[in-house]
Amino acid sequence: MNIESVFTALGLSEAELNNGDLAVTSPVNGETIAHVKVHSASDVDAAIAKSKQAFEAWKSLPAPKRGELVRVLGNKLRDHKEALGALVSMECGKIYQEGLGEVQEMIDICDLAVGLSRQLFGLTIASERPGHRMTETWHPIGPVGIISAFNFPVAVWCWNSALALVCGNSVIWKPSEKTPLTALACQKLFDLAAAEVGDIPDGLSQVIVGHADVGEQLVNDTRVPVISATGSTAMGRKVGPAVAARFGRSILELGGNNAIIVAPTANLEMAVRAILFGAVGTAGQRCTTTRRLFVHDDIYDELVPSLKKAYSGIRIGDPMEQSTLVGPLIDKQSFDAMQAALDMAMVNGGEVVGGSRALEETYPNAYYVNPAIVEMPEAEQTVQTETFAPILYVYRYSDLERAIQLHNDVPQGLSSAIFTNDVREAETFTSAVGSDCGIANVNIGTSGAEIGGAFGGEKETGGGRESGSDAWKGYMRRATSTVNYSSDLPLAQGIEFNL
Ligand code: UN1
Repeated sequence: MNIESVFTALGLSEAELNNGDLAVTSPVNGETIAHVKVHSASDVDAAIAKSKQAFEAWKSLPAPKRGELVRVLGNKLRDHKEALGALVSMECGKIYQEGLGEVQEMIDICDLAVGLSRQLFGLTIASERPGHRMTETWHPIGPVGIISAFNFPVAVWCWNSALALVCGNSVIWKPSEKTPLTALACQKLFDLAAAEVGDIPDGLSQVIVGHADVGEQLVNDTRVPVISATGSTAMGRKVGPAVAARFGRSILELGGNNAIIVAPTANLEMAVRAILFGAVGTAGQRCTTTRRLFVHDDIYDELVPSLKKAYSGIRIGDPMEQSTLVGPLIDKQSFDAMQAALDMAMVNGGEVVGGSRALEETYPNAYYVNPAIVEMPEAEQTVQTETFAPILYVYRYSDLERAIQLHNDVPQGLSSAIFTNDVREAETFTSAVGSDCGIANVNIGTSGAEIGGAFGGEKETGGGRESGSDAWKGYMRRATSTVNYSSDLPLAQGIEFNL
């Protein structure tokens, strides 16, 4: 599959790919693959106005009918899975297998949303007054702004939009300026689905391309009641307060500092495989990437050498090559941040294996790296910052309670895992005194969550939840209605208020 055939399969024309000033560079080889149009402030304003109009029409369509659009979108994704997966790989550098996985995640959430479109349940609540009925109903809320990052350039849009659409909302998507092409491709597939279903309001789903100023405009616009933003904690620190200042609702999915604890009874072979996928998969550029590892003293000298051996067998290279496990970092900035983090680790007494640049001669303008393992000395605190690169900091522990304390003692709280066959340890880790993360796994790594569960985390991860479970409630407004079917007017709390 070459990039031209992928563009063609996804319906992206030469004219659309070369109609503007935003240069799109493939991290695979550093070459420019397109120049797309950046939206101006007035374009964004018009898009929001159109979105609001589309919402007004869409909100009164019965939810199961809205689900039909999402069902057809899921089918378009099935039909274009290989092409879209390949474009993901070429534009953001993740390996093709993971590109396909990302599209599968979109298909899965479409399926979930279709079912949900018949299950946007409210409650019936016992009223304290005779002849009264109290209910809770969920209603569409308005245009939903979606801001996504380069590392999951398409799935994050779909987690949000599949739910938002069945919930009766319109969506406006600001993708990362590093990955606009996959967004334009998704828009094409959405348009195909809309045309097939028919009578879909114009502007129900739109893409706005640009830099931070485009995102800011979306974030500050009162016509957009919900902003779902995925990215760094630094970005969330700006988005959260701005949305709150206008009493909007934000769903924030920010940085992680995810860890795995490997206990003495763990199946070490399983643990090594999970750590490998978690730490080096997507070249360490998932928000759920395993960044810290706590290994019990009793198994340290067995696990760590096996892990190093596994690392030495990792194939780094062209992400479209079937045997490749680790593709490039997104750009030079990312490479520099990784080197700075490794320098810092050494200053703090860490012993670094790997971490250097790879394939520089073949790809002088792309940034491939050897994933790094850093054995850290005993310390009062573990690494506090997220570096979006494949660096795994390894710590030794002897007491689980202390390991959990160090595990939690970071600003972020997204994903976590323990490998153990001791039920007391497993239950402790997932209990109130265990991991403080939004995701706490047992004998499974930190990354690669299924869409059925609510996805997101605590503390500086932002507190938002997307995807499964009851995350749909974040895209609706709740109305409590008390209906009096008696011929009396009793007041709540037994208050007497008579003339
Ligand atoms: C992200 O990196 O922004 O659990 C999301 C996972 C994926 C989602 C990652 N399902 O790793």
